[in-house]
Amino acid sequence: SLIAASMLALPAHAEQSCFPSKFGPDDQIGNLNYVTPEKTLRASKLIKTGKSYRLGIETNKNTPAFAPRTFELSVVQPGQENGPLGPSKTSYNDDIINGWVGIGSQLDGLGHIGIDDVYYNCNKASDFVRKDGLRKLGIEQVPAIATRAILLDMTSYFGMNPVKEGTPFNKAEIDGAMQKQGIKSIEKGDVVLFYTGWAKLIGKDDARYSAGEPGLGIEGARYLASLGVAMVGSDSWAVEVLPAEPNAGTFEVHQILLPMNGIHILENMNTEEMVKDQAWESFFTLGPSRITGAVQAIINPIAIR
Ligand code: UVW
Repeated sequence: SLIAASMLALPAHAEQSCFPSKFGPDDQIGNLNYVTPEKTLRASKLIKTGKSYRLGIETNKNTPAFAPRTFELSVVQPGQENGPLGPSKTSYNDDIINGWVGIGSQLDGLGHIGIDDVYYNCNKASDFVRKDGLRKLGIEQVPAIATRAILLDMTSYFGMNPVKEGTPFNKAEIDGAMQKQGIKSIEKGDVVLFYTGWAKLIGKDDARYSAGEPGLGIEGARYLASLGVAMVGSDSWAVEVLPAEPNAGTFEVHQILLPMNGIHILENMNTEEMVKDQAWESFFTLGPSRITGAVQAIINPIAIR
């Protein structure tokens, strides 16, 4: 169960061979199941001013990415070697991406991270991971998402901006930030976004940006899982604290969220303007690209309050 999984001791994979979904053996979307029409309707009542925020950062060849990821865009004019086409002289541009999907503002799908080759809902890599796309847990499974977002300003909580790399956010820090901001509770199906100031380093100090980050710790990840959140995001490239906490495994916070609890991850979310406006609670919506069998998606969620 959720609670049992969230209370496991380290290392994650030693205690249990796999983590069945609490939504049944066919489930491929995890806690996004909590984003019901009722949840969406309640979240929509948070819209008070009508101001919208785009959470995506720009993505281009200079966007710092987890090595060896790269990104390149080419614009082409096919069939126009002899000039524009036909009597109305139609000209057109197409474009080709030659790059990795896990770059810039991105959604980590449930097929991204496993524990010893076993993924969310006990799916073994050998059963669903194929070179031309995942046969299960692909990004195309992600439903239309419209729910409540909670924004936690960790720069205000810690009194530093950016928050220093290696600073973990666990239950005390999450509850403390909530209390400081007057947020009463985190509920099932919510999106929790951390603001750390880390994204401000992009283009200014990419080496520092990529070498570490403040972020979610092991206990904090289990805590959010126990509350039934649908997704967790941050203005950093991995959401989780790096260097990791003592005794933590490799990207173990990713493991707690994705394969163990079916919680999608949102990376490089630009919440700078929301923080300025103190938009701590908002209506959040996302419809990622539906590339069949994709592991991740480049995204631009919208928050409205
Ligand atoms: C890894 O965890 C490997 O990458 P990302 O932070 O993009 O999910």
